[in-house]
Amino acid sequence: MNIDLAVTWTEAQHVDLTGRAVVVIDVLRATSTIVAAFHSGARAVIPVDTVEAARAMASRLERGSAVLGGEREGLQIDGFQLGNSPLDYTPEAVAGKTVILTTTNGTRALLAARKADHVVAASLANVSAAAERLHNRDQDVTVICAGTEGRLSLDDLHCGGMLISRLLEPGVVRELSDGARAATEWFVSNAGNAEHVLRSCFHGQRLAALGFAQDIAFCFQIDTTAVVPVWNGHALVLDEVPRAPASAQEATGEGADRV
Ligand code: 3SL
Ligand code: MG
Repeated sequence: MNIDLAVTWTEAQHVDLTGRAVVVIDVLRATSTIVAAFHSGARAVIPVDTVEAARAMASRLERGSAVLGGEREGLQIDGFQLGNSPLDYTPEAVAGKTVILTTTNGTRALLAARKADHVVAASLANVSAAAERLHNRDQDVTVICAGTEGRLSLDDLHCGGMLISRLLEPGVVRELSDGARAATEWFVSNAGNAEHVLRSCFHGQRLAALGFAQDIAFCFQIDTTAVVPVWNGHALVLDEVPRAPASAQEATGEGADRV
């Protein structure tokens, strides 16, 4: 198994993902939110590039079947039911529903990963379950860290390194790229310090200043769920079987349009 890691979603756009398994990580906060949504019973999450495309997609879906979620500059978007706080994604808000999600970096990282053979979303909340899934596939892996404003984000690097460290077994040869090595060595040097990493990194400080300290406290908890969202060609779901519910069959537009 060869393991690579891109430190931003823009870097990932220049990487050949053909035939690889990809794990997308945006700990603060998009993939933490996505994992929370599935843990609360969401049916599907559709990552969308723009606010306009998200609104258009929602208007084509059956009323009540979908919720609009996301942020710009960290804040809930006008007219959207949910922001990008994982704490918003309760069973009352999302159980049985399709979440149409647009965020600054995380959903773009997911869209950049679509050409891969297999795509999963991970955060600290499901890192071991995601690693186990990748381990069982025994396929070359690319970790795509979302990054922040086109730059490396330590929350993502920490989670990426933790995930890679769970794929490293004694006696099994894994070939690590420089990015994968850097993340793993960062993680080993900072093992047990997820709270400090998330609170002290650039984006963690920015979220705290915006009043989202409770989100950070949620996002640094490790292995709180075994859900592993998987891209089925149209949406993130909890299985790989493509499905097209009546409510979403007519949806078209940017990003995925069927679940
Ligand atoms: O960049 C993203 O996708 C977001 O997760 C950023 S924020 O934490 O909601 O500000
Ligand atoms: Mg982020």
